[in-house]
Amino acid sequence: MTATVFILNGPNLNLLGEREPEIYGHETLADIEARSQAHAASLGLDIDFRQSNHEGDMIDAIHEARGKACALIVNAGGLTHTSVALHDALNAFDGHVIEVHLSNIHRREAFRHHSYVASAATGSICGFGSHGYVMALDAVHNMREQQTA
Ligand code: CA2
Repeated sequence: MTATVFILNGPNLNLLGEREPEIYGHETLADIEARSQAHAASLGLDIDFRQSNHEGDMIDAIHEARGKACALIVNAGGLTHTSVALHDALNAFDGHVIEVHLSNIHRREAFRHHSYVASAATGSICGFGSHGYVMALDAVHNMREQQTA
């Protein structure tokens, strides 16, 4: 099986580091990509790290991952709380799906408490800032180790 992990980031995550550092931290998405890249390499994984502000592009990327990626790490941004279409696309992906959020969505506004991604994911990580991406890569690595054991 391929060892490529698609890491998909949704709307507004390109603004990280510019505003609301008290919620999302000071790192930019490029910083998170570099950190993810370094950690993935240490685990023997390749990553394809993307961001889009468009729901259809996110869905196309999930379709593209079929046959190309062993797992998906998804921070769908605000689409998390609205998109049945994203949920359906994730359900059509055969590998593991790890949902990541920088903030703890359950401690925030009520409209962020429901996730359409969670019910299509193997598991969810939220509230640990950019370290959540590292944790998600560790989870993918551990599940692959268990599968080959
Ligand atoms: O905590 C997360 O990672 C979120 O997925 C971030 C989303 C939010 O809608 C989710 O509820 C939780 C927001 C994306 C980032 O939005 C920014 C807006 C302004 C400045 C910086 C980031």
